[in-house]
Amino acid sequence: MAIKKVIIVLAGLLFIGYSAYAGQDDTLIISGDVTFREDFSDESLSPELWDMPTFSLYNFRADPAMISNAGGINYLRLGDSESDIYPTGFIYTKTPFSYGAYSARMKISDMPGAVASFFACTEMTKIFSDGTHDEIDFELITAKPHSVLMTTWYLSTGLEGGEQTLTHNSYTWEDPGFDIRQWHIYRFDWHPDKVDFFIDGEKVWTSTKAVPKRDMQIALHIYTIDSWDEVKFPPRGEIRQMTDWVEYKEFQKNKF
Ligand SMILES: [Ca+2]
Repeated sequence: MAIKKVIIVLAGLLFIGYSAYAGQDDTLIISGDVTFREDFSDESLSPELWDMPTFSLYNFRADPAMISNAGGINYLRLGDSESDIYPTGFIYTKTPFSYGAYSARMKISDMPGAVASFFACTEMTKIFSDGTHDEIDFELITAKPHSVLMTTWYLSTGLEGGEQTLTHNSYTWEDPGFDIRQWHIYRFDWHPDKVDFFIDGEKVWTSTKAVPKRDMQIALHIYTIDSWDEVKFPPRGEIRQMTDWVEYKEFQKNKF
């Protein structure tokens, strides 16, 4: 009798297992495991984890001297300049990441004339030359502190800031009660067919066009540009992008 009971139990388990298998789908979910986390608690950035480029574009010159950590906060500064080219802090991860949830807690100092950005991008070293890159952006224009610009790019040719194209989808979210000069958490969830954007946990936009397909590196950059009216070039003093932390959680296939 004991053996018969075991067989019945085994058959039951097999049936439950098969039902779970038959019901599974390809939905991607957040795994819950943090795949990458940077708290900026060290005195300087790890050169193992972060690249700090040096090149010029538009009206900025990426300059590692504009990057620092203090009190657990990363500071990217846009400094003074006697020309139309301003020194700025630009960092990006050496490692590329796949589908998942990307988030950062940030605030920006009070001064028109800059764009602070939290983004992910392919081909980081080639995007400003001959690359055809994929990218997802949060951009905070310091002259418009109550709005947030979000963009997705797929196989984009040419440089950022150009004309809207089929490879480029963007949206400006605005709320008079919101202020980029206070701490907020910016997050985008990158799926194969869409990108959901969140501010402080509230979904504010979904892009289903120009969705990236290739692994991307995480980047933070403050810059300025004279051909974008809303930016109100030139900057009238030093502007700082402050980041408390950056995090990436990988998506996994839903098992049930
Ligand atoms: Ca921190």
